[in-house]
Amino acid sequence: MKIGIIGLPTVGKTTLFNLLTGASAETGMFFGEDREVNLHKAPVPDERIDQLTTLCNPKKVTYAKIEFADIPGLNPDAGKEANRKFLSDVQDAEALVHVVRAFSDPSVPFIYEELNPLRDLEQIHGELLLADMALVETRLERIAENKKPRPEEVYEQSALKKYQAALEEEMPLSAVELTEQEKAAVYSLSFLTVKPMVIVVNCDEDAPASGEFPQSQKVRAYAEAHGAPLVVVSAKIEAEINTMDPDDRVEFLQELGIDEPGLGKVTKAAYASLGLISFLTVGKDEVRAWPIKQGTTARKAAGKIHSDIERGFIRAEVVKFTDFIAAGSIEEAQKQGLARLEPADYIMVDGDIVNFRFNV
Ligand SMILES: Nc1nc2c(ncn2[C@@H]2O[C@H](COP(=O)(O)OP(=O)(O)OP(=O)(O)O)[C@@H](O)[C@H]2O)c(=O)[nH]1
Ligand SMILES: [Mg+2]
Repeated sequence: MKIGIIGLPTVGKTTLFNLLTGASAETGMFFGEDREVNLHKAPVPDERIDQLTTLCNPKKVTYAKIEFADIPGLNPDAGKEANRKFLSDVQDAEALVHVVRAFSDPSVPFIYEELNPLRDLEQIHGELLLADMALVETRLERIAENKKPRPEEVYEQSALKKYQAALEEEMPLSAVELTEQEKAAVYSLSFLTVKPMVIVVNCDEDAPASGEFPQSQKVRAYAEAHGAPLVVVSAKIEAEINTMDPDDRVEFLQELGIDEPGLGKVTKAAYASLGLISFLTVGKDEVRAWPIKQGTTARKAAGKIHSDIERGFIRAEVVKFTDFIAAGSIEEAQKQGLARLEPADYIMVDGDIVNFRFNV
């Protein structure tokens, strides 16, 4: 599962990608040609893991991770080939982080004179809408040629008509409600605006505290209308935070008047947009967060750790995170009756602390 970072050129995508993942991909290429997608994984910040680590002092701490793909900026004037490459890179991603520029550094060239993140959002999103519209039309024509459409094609056609209506209103396909049969009929088609999107506004240094940036009201309204979480960051501030040791960070954030680094918010929003939650395991050796899709059963979750545990599953011993912290240890939680034994079809809850019982 990859999260594609998209946007116009020189908005700070690669800078943010490096900060998120610890990669060192080249930045400031200024509209260079023939560039490839950068791939790297980022840890998902998790305060629960931090608290458990303080409490249990394990040898190893493992955060959940998600992979980011830093996609070269789309220059609207770059021509068909670049556009096609861009769209195919977007297709490879399961969710999108759309970065727009709201920092005003004149030493960093930009394709426009004026900063206008709303225009930039609409421009890139417009390309995705166009690609989806082209696919809708191709499919509809193909079905129309068919004198006797199969039942799936009838469902596909009704889904496509709903899609067409949304696209004409410049709304993303993620906002369209389909029946189960319609969903199944278009499932394998590679639409782009069905992908969940997080909007990241890369701002000047004062913006994260004030929440104000050029066009901020309109951009917020756009995000809301599109069901996209919005995160305001300053890549400059994030870069500074990254070089500090943890104690200084807290103070620095307080001085700036912000509660947590923007990067963490980006990763968390991207993680949630993929429909992922975490279950936790706690031991002397390791405290760890395991990513699973929302709705995953205990047996399937066990399989994330090892296929043997899934196969030989007996019960999942589950303690709520808050109960665990209050009790202070698994033994104490058990004594207080806070540990439940759940069956294979139990639906896992975000933050469950789990110990799987199994035999092989
Ligand atoms: N002043 C300032 N400069 C920034 C900020 N974010 C990025 N930059 C600079 O902007 C330039 C372009 O940043 P990149 O991260 O390479 O931009 P990009 O979006 O990856 O650009 P393309 O790969 O060409 O699409 C670099 O020189 C960065 O140092 C910021 O928040 N403030
Ligand atoms: Mg770049």
